[in-house]
Amino acid sequence: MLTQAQVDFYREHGYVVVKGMFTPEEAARFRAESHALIERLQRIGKTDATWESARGVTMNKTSLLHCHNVQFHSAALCGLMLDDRLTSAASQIIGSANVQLHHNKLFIKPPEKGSPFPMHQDQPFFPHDNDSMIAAVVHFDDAPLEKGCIRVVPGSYKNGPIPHESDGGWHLPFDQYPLESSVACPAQAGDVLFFSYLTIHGSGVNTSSEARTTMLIQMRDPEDQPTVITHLSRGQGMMLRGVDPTAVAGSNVEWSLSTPKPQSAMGGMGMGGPAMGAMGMGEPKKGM
Ligand SMILES: O=C(O)CCC(=O)C(=O)O
Repeated sequence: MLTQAQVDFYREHGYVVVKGMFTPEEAARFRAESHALIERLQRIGKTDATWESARGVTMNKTSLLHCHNVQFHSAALCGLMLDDRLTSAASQIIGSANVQLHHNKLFIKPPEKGSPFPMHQDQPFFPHDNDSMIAAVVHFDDAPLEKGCIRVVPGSYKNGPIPHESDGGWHLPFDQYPLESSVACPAQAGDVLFFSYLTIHGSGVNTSSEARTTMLIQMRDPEDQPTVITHLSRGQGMMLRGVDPTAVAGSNVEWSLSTPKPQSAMGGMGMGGPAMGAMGMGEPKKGM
């Protein structure tokens, strides 16, 4: 459970770093699990997820190792998403007893050349009606400034969605939103950073001699419907806490991966119709 002060901090600033949510021993186990997973994936294919637009931050060649939807690769990392410490905090921040998975991604920023993320909001990648979507970034090792820790613009979520540039991954204009204009959120192994999908954030290059290892979990209130059907993924819609009050017979996930949800399950939001994919937002897909 978060303290009232932590919840108040989040409401004011759109982010909060929760120290020591997981023990250093737990973080070390998740780190080992993560590095083993990435090594397995490297043997069978491409694992780099550096955004093209990262070149706006550095012209040096950088690298970002990733795995999306880790629950299909590791029971330990699947269990992490269901951990009561994480989901109770998410529930308090979202303001709903029910917490639903949107997607997750494991990132390893390798030593000396770990890719940066230009400043952006997550909202353009997967806009929702009520903006309940939050990210929780679980740190599996220490993330000081020199490892390219995440940086945020406090309070920015209160201004709503901002127009982004789409080339190479939705990002904000580099001249107006330099990384340096934001507040760094250095963290230690076991700390969790929560932020709204409207909070402007990014991160710098890992110039240190150690990898930065994190798992980012995007979660929402299941009653908050996507404005655009986009950024679908295997496992989306899994309940991490509580229940899905919008579910009817069958699975929302199957609906979202194939056809729009029926009106009865959408609260009359009119999700159907061929124009949904062409509403202008929601692409390109993030971190792939
Ligand atoms: O892990 C990071 O450094 C930033 C990740 C990020 O901004 C994102 O995936 O939206």
